[in-house]
Amino acid sequence: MATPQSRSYITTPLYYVNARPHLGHSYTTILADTIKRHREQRGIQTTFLTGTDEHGEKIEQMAKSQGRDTREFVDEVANDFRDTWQKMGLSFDIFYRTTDPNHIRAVQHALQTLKDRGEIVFREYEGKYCVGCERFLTDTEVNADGLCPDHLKKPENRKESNYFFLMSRYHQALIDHFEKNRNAIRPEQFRQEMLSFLKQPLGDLCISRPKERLTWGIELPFDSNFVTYVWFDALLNYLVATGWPGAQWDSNLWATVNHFIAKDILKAHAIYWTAMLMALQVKPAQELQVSGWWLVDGTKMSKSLGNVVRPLEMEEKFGRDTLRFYLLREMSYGSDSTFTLENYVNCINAYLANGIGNLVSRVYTIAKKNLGVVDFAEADLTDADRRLLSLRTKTREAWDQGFSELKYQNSLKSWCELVTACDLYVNEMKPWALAKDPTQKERLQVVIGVCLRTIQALGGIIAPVLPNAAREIANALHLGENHFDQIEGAIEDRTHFDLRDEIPKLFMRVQMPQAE
Ligand code: ME8
Repeated sequence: MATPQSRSYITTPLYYVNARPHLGHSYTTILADTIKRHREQRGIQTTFLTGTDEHGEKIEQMAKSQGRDTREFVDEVANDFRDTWQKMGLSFDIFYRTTDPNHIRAVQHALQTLKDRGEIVFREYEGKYCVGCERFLTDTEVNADGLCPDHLKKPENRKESNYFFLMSRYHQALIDHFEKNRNAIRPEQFRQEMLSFLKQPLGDLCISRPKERLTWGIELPFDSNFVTYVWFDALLNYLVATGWPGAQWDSNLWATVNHFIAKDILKAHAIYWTAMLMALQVKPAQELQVSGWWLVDGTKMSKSLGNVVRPLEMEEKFGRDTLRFYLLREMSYGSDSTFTLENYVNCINAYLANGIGNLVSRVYTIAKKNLGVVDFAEADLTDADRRLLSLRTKTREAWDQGFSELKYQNSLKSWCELVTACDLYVNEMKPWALAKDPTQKERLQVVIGVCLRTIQALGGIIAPVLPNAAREIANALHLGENHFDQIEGAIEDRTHFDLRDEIPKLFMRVQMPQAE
């Protein structure tokens, strides 16, 4: 029998420090945080890496354009990313920076190893270079106007001598790898996209930049006139963070790695990174999970296009956990989604304030006022009570199915349906009327008990997405604040509940901000 996986390793991209954290970065980081919480609830110890990508032309240009010292500039923005994720309560274990001396040593080791094995050669190259992408684009990649389709800028023509990683040698191995490992890239459409990309000839990868053009990078160990191409440098982070190439390398943890990215950097991860790992004789990543983009006004949110939404400001204005819920509920994973403030506000009001928030406060108010302690006998449950209770297991199953199929939206929808089912149950059972009738005291205990069991399940199931609200629910039910750290804490057949004094206020209704 296969042993269940007890450890896992998940990563976000290392974000460029030429922009402050925005909603697009938050989506991937929030998703990785949610996956970590979800796995840990199921006993899988999960190491979560995020961090910043700090070398390259874009960064150097940005620092220069602001008249700043490059190192001081990258320190400041890297701290901004780390602080933002910390303030949002994201549970990363490793905050990785590519300017860290250990990273620099490991990148130089990788370069020297590949050079010694004859995987790196020196040659002249001419092509179209997009500074935004930090790579040469092929003729088929530019749009009809000759622009980079992501940055809407004309790539520069560049001709120079550089070092190349002989990526083309791995062409067939890449095809075999992605054909054989159906989960290597998910959702499936992106695996197909890479397989069709691999139907064209595969070039070699330019991995150096001459120092006349760029100094802000890792010097090649075999030629001090060049620095390392930023992608070659940055991608290695994922591996180096597990201890590679040292004696302490945790290869078992590495073997579990799942990279969370958006589609803009699929090629770098699927093609460059996989080929680099093959050349280094390290097992390729177990899985790439690829999302679409968050769009604002029909285009990808990005600093260069100036249409950014700041995650911390959103949470400060609209309440903790609200952004997590909205982003995961709204995006159909793998497709693009459009962010609008109006949808965000509607989502908070419909599902959080009027949904779970209202349900908890409604049930709790009646329970506190009339009971304080809830006690009932299992034997007194009616069919209608059992029907609602049985939905808890169904919701948990649908929730887990959504996670395993990367259909997070479905998980959240099924959870919202349980909130609605419990609300309808309250409407039908009318506990406020039972409270007025002295002959219905026992029935009132049962009805409130059924609601509290359901609320407990709702809290335990949603905990990876709404960790703060889940903690409040656990506290309100006197379960102990870590009760939902294990998923088994969600569905229990308690016949006794102690209630804390205050009525939990989980989510407030919010208003659309007035246009300024
Ligand atoms: O590409 N919608 O860094 P980056 C969804 N440094 N996700 C978005 C997004 C949007 N509008 N905008 C950004 C780099 N993201 C490299 C990565 S990894 C070794 C090096 C998220 O700052 C998404 O995860 O441009 C995307 O892939 C990533 O940020 C790009 O971040």
